[in-house]
Amino acid sequence: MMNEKYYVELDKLNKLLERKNKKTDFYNGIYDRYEYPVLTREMIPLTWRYDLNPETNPYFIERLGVNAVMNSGAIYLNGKYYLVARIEGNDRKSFFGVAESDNGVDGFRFWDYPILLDDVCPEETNVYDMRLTQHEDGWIYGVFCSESKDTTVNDLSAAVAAAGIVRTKDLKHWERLDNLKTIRSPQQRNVVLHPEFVDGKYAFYTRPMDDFIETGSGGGIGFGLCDDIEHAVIDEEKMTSLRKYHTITEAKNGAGAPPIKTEKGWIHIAHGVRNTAAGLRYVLYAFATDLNDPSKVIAEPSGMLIGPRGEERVGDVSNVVFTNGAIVNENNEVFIYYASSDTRMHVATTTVDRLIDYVFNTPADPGRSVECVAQRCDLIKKNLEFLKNADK
Ligand code: M1P
Repeated sequence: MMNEKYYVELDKLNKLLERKNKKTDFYNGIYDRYEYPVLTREMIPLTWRYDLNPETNPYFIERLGVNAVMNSGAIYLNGKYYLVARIEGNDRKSFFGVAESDNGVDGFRFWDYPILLDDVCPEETNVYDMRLTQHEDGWIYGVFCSESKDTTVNDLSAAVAAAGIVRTKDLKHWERLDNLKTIRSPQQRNVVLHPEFVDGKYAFYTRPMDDFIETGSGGGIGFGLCDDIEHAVIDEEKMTSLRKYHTITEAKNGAGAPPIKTEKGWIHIAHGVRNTAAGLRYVLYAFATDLNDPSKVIAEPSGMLIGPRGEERVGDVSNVVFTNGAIVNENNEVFIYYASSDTRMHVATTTVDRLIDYVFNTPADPGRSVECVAQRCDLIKKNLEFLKNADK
């Protein structure tokens, strides 16, 4: 006999999974926000958390709890929307699970089992934040952070971040390849594989770091090429989108979703980090790079695209929004998947045309208050003249 609590919890779970998501009345013309998160810890299957057998679990106690569902890779395959979510157990270790939806905004259900990666890296303690790239070589690649203890220093918390690489054709069977080596950068996080070959090579967006938390001399989002994806080595990293003083990227930035190819350029949705008295604040921003040279920034609108709002502001690491996945479907609708405060997953929707307009026609950050006011006054002046003429 099942414990009656099982049915109570199953009913709660099914209600969450069947809940329809709605656009909120938030408006900026760039994207829509949604009322409910698309994935939360409450949406994790009961079979992942409870021992359902009353003989071994008479009190129906949660045996393996889940703390958060966040930073998810995203891919669109055969008309379905897939998230490869970062699931963080109560034990702080993260792992990946595939959740599938028919419409991309609600009904995301996890497959029966999470992804069990090949145990080829004995020193690896934690894995997280997988970016999924449908590459023109025919494979789907997952690039994620592979974290190990730093044994070279006498500090219990010291860690080393590297980029792990896996590949699959079906999201079910995953082949682990060598971790990416970047000759000039001791640590790497937020590494993204570009979907096309560049000069006949595999191309990665990197994030050079001197340290596990601080990017130090790392000047922003890097870009490097490698010949062999199975044993990927990058000798030279050049810079793409830079960290800049007194902007949303001052403390650090990092590539997010693999770039979206448009007729005007590759559109990137990345994260920028600034420091505040309340700690680091993470927002999303967008920029475009050249179709023929995806390392060359050709447009970078001023400021943030998405910032943490309302309940998004609160969680395990508050005041954070973070993306590592976006989907474009056959109607050129764009689904930007983002996590809030390292706790839950949301979606914002837009279209390729709107994103192009936003990225290429939004003014760039002039860098100083006085110039920003002048920029705004110019807009106001044009608007007042327009309104005067419109009244006639
Ligand atoms: O806690 C916020 C984010 O911090 C890291 O991002 P970054 O390397 O840019 O600082 C990541 O660990 C990410 O998982 C996390 O959401």
